[in-house]
Amino acid sequence: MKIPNELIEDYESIFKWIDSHDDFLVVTHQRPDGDAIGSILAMAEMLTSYGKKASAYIEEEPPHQFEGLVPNSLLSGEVDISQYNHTVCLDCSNVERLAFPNRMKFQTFPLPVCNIDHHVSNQGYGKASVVDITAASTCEMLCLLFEEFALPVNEDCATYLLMGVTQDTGCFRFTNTTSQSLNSGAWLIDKGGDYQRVMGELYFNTTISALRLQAKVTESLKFAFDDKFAYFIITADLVKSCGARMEDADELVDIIRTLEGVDVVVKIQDLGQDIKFSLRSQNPDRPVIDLAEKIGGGGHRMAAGATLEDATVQEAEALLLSYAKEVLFK
Ligand SMILES: [Mn+2]
Repeated sequence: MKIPNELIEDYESIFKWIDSHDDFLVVTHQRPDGDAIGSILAMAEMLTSYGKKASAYIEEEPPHQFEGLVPNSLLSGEVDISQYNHTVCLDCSNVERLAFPNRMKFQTFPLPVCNIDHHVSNQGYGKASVVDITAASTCEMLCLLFEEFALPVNEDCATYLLMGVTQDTGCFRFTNTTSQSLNSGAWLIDKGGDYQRVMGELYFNTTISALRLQAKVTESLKFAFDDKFAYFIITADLVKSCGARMEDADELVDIIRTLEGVDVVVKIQDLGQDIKFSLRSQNPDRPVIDLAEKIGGGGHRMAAGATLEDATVQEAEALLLSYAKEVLFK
C-alpha cells in the first residue's frame, strides 16, 4: 500500500493533528453507511490504543445491518461535548451533512475539526484535511494513514476497517476497486480483522421481509432511455407492506445495477417531506455524479446521491427524468 505522492503532505498534516492533541470526538455524515460507521469506529479504536481519549458518534441508533458489529461505546443522541477539544470528521464531503451531537451545525460547532474523505466534491474543510479521490473508501485511506505512521491497529480496529473497505467496493466488485483496495483487505486480515464476521453480518444476513421488498421493487422497476436507465420508488407504505425496514431498501440500488444492458440505476426514496436519490452507473461515459450535482447533491463518479427538499415522489420522478435526459442521455 502506498500513499499517492501528491498527498503525502496532507496525510502528514492529519498525523500531526492526531499526534499533537489528546482528546477527540469522531464524527461522520448523517444517515451513515458502512464506510462511515466503520471509519469512525476504527479511528476511535486506534486513537484509544494510541493513548488518546476518543469516542465515535452518530446521530441516531446504527442501522440494523450494523448492529452485530458496533460496540456499546458508540455514542448517539445527546452528548456532553465539553469533554472533547478536537473533532475528526470522516467520509463526509459536505459540511452541511456532518452529524454533530445535539443537532449542532458546522458553522457554530465550537471544536476545531480535521477532515479525512474520498469524495470528489470535498473542498478540504477543517484545520487539517486529506481528500484522496483515488481511494475507494475512507477506511482504505485510514489503512494508508495507520500503516504509514505505524499507528496501532488491533483486531477490532481491523474488523471495523473491513466494514468500509468491503461496503464501498461492493465486496470488491465495483469499478472503484483497485489493487490498493484488495491490499487493504489482505492487510486487515493479517492484522486480525474478522473477515468472516463482517461477511456474515453484512452480506449473509438477509431477512425474508427484505427479500419480499426486493421482489416488489423488481416487479415495479421502471425503465427509460432505451432501457439503459432503470429506476424505482421506495415509500414507507411499500416498505411496511413487506414488513421490512427503510434501510432494507439501501442495498437494492446495488442489486438492480447488476442488470445487463442497464447503464444507470436510481432509487427514489420518499422520506416523508424530502426525497432522497441514490444513483449508480455501470458506464463511465454516463457518470452519475453529473446528474447528482444537477439535483444539488454529490458523491463519486459512479455512485452518487442527492436530496430534494419538500417534494412529492411525482415531482421527483419528473425532475429526475428531465435532468437525466439533459445530462446523461442527450
Ligand atoms: Mn465512503
